[in-house]
Amino acid sequence: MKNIAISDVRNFAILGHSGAGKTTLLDSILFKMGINDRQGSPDNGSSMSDYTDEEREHKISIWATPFDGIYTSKSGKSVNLVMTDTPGYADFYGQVVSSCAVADASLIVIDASAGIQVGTNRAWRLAVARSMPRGIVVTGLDKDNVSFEGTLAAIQEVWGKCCRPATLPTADASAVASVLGANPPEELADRIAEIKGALIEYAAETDDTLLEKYLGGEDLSPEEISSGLHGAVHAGSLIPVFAVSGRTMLGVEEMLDAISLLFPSPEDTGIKDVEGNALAVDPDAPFCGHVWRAVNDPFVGQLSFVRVFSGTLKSDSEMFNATTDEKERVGQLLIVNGKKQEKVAAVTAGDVVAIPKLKNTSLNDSLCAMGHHIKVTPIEFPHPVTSYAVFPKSKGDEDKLATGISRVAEDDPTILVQRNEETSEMIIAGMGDVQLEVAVEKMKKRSNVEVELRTPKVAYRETITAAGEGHYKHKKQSGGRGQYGDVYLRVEPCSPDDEETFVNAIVGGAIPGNFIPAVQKGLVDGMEKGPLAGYKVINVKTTLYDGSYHDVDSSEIAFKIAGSRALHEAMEKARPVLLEPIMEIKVMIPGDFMGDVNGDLSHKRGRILGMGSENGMQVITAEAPQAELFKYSSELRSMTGGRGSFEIRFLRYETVPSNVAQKVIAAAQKEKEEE
Ligand SMILES: Nc1nc2c(ncn2[C@@H]2O[C@H](COP(=O)(O)OP(=O)(O)O)[C@@H](O)[C@H]2O)c(=O)[nH]1
Ligand SMILES: [Mg+2]
Repeated sequence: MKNIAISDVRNFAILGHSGAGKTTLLDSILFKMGINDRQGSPDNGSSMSDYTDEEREHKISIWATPFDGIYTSKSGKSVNLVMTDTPGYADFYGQVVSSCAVADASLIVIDASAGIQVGTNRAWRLAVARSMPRGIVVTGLDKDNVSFEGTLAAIQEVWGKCCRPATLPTADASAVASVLGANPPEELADRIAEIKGALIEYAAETDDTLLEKYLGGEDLSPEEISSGLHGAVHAGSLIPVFAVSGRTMLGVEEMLDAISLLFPSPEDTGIKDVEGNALAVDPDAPFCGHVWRAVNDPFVGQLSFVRVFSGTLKSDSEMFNATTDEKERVGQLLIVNGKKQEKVAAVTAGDVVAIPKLKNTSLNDSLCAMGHHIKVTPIEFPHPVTSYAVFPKSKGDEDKLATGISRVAEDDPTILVQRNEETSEMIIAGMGDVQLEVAVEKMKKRSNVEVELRTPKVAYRETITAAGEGHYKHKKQSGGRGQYGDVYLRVEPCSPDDEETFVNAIVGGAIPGNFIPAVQKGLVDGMEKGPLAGYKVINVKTTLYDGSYHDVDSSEIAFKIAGSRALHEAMEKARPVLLEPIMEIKVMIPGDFMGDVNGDLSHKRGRILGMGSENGMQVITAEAPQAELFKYSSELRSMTGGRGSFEIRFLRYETVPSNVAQKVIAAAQKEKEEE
C-alpha cells in the first residue's frame, strides 16, 4: 500500500483537442515519475498510454487510460498522481465524459502552434459544466514560431484573466521557471514579479484573514500563498497555465511541482452520494467506489476500473454492488499503468484501481463496503447519434457477429446494439464513423468475424386516412374437410391513444362467438405487415360487422386468414399512407455556420423549430425525417470542420410525401419479388 496521505493525492483528467499533445505530455510525465524507464511516444508505438492495437494503428488515443504513481519533487515532497489520458477525437467523447465524472480536476492541453481548437472548447465546456477545478497546459514550445505569451493572450481573451501562468518559458524556450519559485532567470524576473503580485492577490482573496493581512500591507508567507492559491484553484477563480514541451520534457517537472501544490486533493472535492449526502473522504470510512470503465482487452484481461471515493478496499475481500444489490467477491487489486499491472493489498480514496473478473458488476455500477448501500450519481454518457445496420460478410457468421458486437458494446458505453424487429436488422449505433470503424476492426480481430455496415432501413409504418370496408371469404374444398371463413369489416383512422381498436358488431351469430378471437388474431397478423409495403400498421380501428360460417368446414385458421385479408382489402379502400419516423435534432455550432446548417436541414425536408445560444454556441432545433439523417454525423462534421455537434431523438410518425412514398413502395415490391 502506498504510504501517502489522501491530502497528497492529485487526481486529474488530461483533456483537449485531438493531436494537441496530451499523450506525448503524459508519456513524458510517466518517464519523469519513473513509471516508464524511457520516454514513450505515440508516434512510434512506444507510448504507455496509446498501447492498444487500435490506438497504435490509427495513431490516436481511443480509450481513457488511467495512470497512478508517486511523484517526488526536488524539494523531497511526494504526491500521488492519478491521471487519465483521454482521447480528443469527438467520436470517443464518451471516454472523456467518464474520465471527468471520476476526476477531481482537469488539465486542458493546448498546442501552442494551434491555439484553442474545437476539442479544447468541448473539454472546457465539460469541465465548466462539472465545476471542475482546472489547469491549462500550453505544449509544443519546442516548435518553431510558437509563442507562449501569444497563446496565453489568446487564452485570456476567451476565458478571462483568471487564467494565469504558473510557469514561464525563457524567450528561446530553453528553460522554464516557476512563478512561485525563488531566483528566476534574469530575463524573466520582471514578468515573474508582475505575475506573482497578481497571484498573491488571488491567494489573499480566498480567505478573510489572508485578505486582511494583505490589505494591511503585510507580506503573506510562502505557505499562506500556496494554501491560498490551492483554494483559488479549487474554487475555479484561478486557472493556472503551464508552459511545456511534451516532446523535449521542457517544463514538465516545473508543471508537476505546481500541480502538487495547487491542484485539489480528494478531500477538497466534497464528493456526495446520489442522495446528496457528503461522503467522508477518509481511509476509515466505509468504502465507496464507482466503475467508470470496463475493459476486455487481450493485454490486460477483463478489468473493471474503479475510482475510490471514500474508505479503503482490500484485496481478497467482499464488497456490495449498490446498483444491482448483489454481493461481489474481490480477488486481486491492481494499479494499472498501461500494460503494466501491479498488485496492491489495499486502495483508498483518490485511487483508481482495476479489479479483474468481477462477476456481478458492470460499467457504471456503484460499489461499497458490505453492510452499506452507498451509491454515487451514475455517469450520463452521450447518446449515440449515428447508426448502421450490421451484416456478417459470410453467411453463417451470425453467431460470431452476435458475440463480437456485444463485446465491443461492453467496452464502449457509447456504442449501443439493438435488433430492430420491424426491419429485421441488427443496428449498431455510436458517436461517429471512426468509432464504428474501430469497432468493426475489433470484431474482426477479437471475434474473427468480418462485418459490413450499411445504411439502416427506415422502420416505416402504414395507416389509413379515411374509412373503408373489406370483405373476404376464405373457402377451400379439397377432398376431406374444407375450410370456410367469411368476414365483413370496416376500418377507420383512430388516434394512438384510443384504447378500443376492435369492435365486435356481429349480431345474430353471423360468426359464432368462438371464432371471434380467430378473426382478431387475423387482424393482428394483418397489422404486422400492411398492404402498401409490408410495414407495421398503426392507428387503425376495425369494426367486425358481418360474416358467415359453415357447420363443418369453419375453423379458427380459416377465420384468421379471412380476417387478415379483409383488413387489407378495407385498408386499400381507406386511402392508406406510409408514415415515417420524424426526429427532433438539436445542432450546436459556432455562429458562422448557421446559414449552411439551416440550409442543409431544409434540404433534408427539415423544419426549423427554433434558434438560440447555449454555452457560447448557436443552437438550432429542428424536426426532420429519420431517413434523411442517417449520415448527419459525417455531413455535419464536413460542413463545420468538426466544430458542430448534435443530439437526436425520436418524436413521432408522420405521413411520407407521396413522391418519396412511391419510391419506398416500389423498393418494397421489388424486394418482395426477389424473395
Ligand atoms: N514538436 C512537438 N511535437 C509534439 C509535442 N507534443 C506532441 N507532439 C506531436 O503531436 C502529435 C500528436 O501528439 P499526441 O500526444 O498524440 O496528441 P493527443 O492527441 O493530444 O494525445 C504527435 O505526432 C506528437 O509527436 C511537442 O511538445 N512538441
Ligand atoms: Mg492522445
